[in-house]
Amino acid sequence: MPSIFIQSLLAVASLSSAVLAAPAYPVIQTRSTPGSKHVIANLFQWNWDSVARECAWLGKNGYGFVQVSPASEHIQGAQWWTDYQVVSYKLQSKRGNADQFRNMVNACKTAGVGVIVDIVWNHMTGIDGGVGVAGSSFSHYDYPGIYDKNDFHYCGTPGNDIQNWNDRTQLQNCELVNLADLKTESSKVRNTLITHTNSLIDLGVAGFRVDASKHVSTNDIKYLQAKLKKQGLYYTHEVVYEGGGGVTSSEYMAYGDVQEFRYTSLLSNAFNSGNIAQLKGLKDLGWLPSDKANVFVANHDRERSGYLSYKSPSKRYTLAHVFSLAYPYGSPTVFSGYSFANSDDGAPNGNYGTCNDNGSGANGWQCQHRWTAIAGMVSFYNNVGSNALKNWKQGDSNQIAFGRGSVGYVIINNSNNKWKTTFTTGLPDGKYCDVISGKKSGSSCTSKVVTVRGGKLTNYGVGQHNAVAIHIGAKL
Ligand SMILES: *[C@@H]1O[C@H](CO)[C@@H](O)[C@H](O)[C@H]1NC(C)=O
Ligand SMILES: CC(=O)N[C@H]1CO[C@H](CO)[C@@H](O)[C@@H]1O
Repeated sequence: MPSIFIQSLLAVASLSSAVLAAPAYPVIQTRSTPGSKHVIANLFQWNWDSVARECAWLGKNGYGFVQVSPASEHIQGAQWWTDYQVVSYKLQSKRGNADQFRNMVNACKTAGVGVIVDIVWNHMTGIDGGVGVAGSSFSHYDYPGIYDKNDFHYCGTPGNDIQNWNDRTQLQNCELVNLADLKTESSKVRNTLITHTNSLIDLGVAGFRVDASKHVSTNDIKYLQAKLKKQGLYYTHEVVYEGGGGVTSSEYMAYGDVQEFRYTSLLSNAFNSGNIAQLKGLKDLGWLPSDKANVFVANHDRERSGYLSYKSPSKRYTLAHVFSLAYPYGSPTVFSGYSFANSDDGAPNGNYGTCNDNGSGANGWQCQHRWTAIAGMVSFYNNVGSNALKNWKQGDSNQIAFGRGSVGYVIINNSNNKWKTTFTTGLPDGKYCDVISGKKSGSSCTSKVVTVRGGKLTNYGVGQHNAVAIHIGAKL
């Protein structure tokens, strides 16, 4: 059975990369503006009722947005990727119905959290036919009352599948792993997608994570976004690009944030290979500009494809999040999923997401967004704003420390050895709560207290596979 994650396995790297003139951006909501809450918690496969409940926690703990699964009717099955095989635009999925979706959006709004919904514009299903989760019958190229065989691309390759991942025409007019490819240039398809997308706008969403954007031409993306009933929404486009030919990620910058997959690859490589010192110049590598890049340590495809995941040894996954939320590049999404034995496994606990009060996952869920170190670093991210990277220090190639202006300082030890040295923090003298092991609670710390004297941490030791982070908002 085909699934979306295959595309990241097939993404072909090469040395060439297109350099485009900076486009004039239309007015679009961006998360890059410092000073308030911009981090997305991606509650992968959580159902609407559980997201509604979790939003109170997210809002209190500094998250600005929650990203949720596609809302439209999809094929039946326990596997997670069924959500990406659209059968109809009825708002009824394994995650809940339209009323539950509306309740979720309202509960999240009350908590100060915007809902970003995953949306599928590129395709319908990848199977021969059947009945969807809301009872609609369909076949691969026929969705009664919605689309018929004239509404799809037939690109002429064997099976109409993408064969050459460096060929623009194939990427956008052939089938992504057998998923029936919508003729997004036709007015019928466009109007249908606009009506569907407007129905989610009517329910109050703050924006969209656009699935498989790379496989829809920017002409069509531009048209769809311009015709929606509400402008200025947030978009983040899934464009799996690691360099090479075909379609580039920078083409999509005019239409919102774009997911920077080179970032996910480099972090995985750096933390796994024991060379995180190479991350110093990450923001100057010539990738998407920082204010257009949506970055993450993991997403649902990558955690199943050999990159960093909750299964990674020696706390590497947590330490990569510490880096990601401390280093000034891109707008971060924190992925939060569930334990899986096989890559196809669907969500546990009847799709109802649950966490323990101490931040660990419950009932099969991981709850990464609540892990003490990750939630602590969201507070760090919100407190350091746009302050510049300062006071970079390196121990061995697997030990780094840096500050953000004079408001935050982080030490990351991905090494098997303790790192003991003197760190120049640039922070005002005083006592701070370490936000990796705990947090500030009233006038004390729930865990480690870190004392800055003369702007320094003198002869300070950080354990193997550990980190320490302090910021002005966690000063006693
Ligand atoms: C967190 O709480 C759960 C449920 O009460 C418990 O099983 C687990 O051991 C706790 N974890 C930590 C690190 O305290
Ligand atoms: C403070 C701390 O956690 N120190 C640890 C550093 O790492 C060494 C092993 O390399 C441990 O023995 C220390 O306990």
